[in-house]
Amino acid sequence: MTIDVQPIADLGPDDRVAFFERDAGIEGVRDDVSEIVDRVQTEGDVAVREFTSEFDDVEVGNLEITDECARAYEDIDDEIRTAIETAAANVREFHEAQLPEDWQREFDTGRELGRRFRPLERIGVYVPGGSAAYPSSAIMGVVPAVVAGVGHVAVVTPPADDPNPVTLAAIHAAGADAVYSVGGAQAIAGLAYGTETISRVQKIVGPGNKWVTAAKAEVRGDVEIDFLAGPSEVVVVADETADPELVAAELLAQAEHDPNASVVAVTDDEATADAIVAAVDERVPARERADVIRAALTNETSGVLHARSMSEAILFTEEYAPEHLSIIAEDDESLLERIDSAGSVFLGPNTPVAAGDYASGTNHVLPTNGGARVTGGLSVETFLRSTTVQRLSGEGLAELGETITTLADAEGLEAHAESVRTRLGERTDSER
Ligand code: HSO
Ligand code: ZN
Repeated sequence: MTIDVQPIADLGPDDRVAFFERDAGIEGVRDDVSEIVDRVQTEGDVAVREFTSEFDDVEVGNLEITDECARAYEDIDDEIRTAIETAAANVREFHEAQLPEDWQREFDTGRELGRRFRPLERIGVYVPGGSAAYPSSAIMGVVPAVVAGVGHVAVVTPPADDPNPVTLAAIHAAGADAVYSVGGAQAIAGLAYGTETISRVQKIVGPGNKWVTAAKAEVRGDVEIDFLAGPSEVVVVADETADPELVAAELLAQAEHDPNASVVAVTDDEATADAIVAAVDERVPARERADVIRAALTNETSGVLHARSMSEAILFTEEYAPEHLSIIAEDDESLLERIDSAGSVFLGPNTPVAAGDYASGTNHVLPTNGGARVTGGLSVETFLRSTTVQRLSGEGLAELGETITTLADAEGLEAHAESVRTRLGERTDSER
């Protein structure tokens, strides 16, 4: 058996720590990453090429592969090009719906306040390669930046002797302005500090392995980042109406991402819990990535949990704050009302997480390791900054004058108070 049923009531303190204090597992590589970042910062392209040869075992020709991506897009099978375009169009549409409008209005007579939103100028998107290729992540990182109006979107993606043409085509379709054949910590350092070839960006987004994540942690402060994303996670909340086969299919789907993925089913029905375990056991051997799936299922952060009630199931998932939450239960909308901490929620039996992973339009770059307690996934706002604006009339200032000068005097900042009194025609002490 790859997974077993545990009553939530029996979880001990160690189990709870495992479930609720997941982390990106980057501690072990921090020192190495720090050295890579330093060397790229001081030596530029030379260091990038050296690390690429060392870690990816590839001698890159041109670091920039923007034109290759355009060519890959032209050459790709029609079927794949159509799928990329459909997914990108849905992601574009959903993110266009998020674009905030500038506004300015009068709150009290003569006190007008507003907010304006402007895109960042230069963005870097990391598109992972590795054991599975991630053309979908190119769409999820680049399209919202383009929708926000970012002027220059650079993509980095690990090199390979035969690079995945679907990934290159998707990067082009998503609308990247420049693409570089570099991965790992060296790619993040290149984007953060710039090299002869790669120009530096203001913010870096996108998921990667632990080297990439550790590098994002290292450069944070010198450049903005989205968040530190770890391996994929899903919690499926199911009641006795849920088809255990569908629950099992959801667990296996996210489990195939990474041996360290966390996949959990929570149900208030004991028979359903047993049936989920049976369905998982039956389905695993047939999967192409059965080894990765088995490893993920046996993590201490994975399991099938039996709750005493749906309330207990909801309390569990709230504490867990999963990247993906699937709810397959009667009255899913009222359960949703009780959810505050989840990256993305999938309601009902016809809504696999894979829909959001690829094509429904929501973003799949989401906070893991409990990050959903404090933040959401990539969105148009990730690529915007906001500016506040105000205008007071004479009357508006007169109305506020006393409040401002009282607080300014209390802070001992007399010149602040004076800047108000001068306008109101009040004499200051020094002029008396
Ligand atoms: N589920 C992943 C995204 C993804 N799935 C890409 C398939 N391809 C985010 O955790
Ligand atoms: Zn996925």
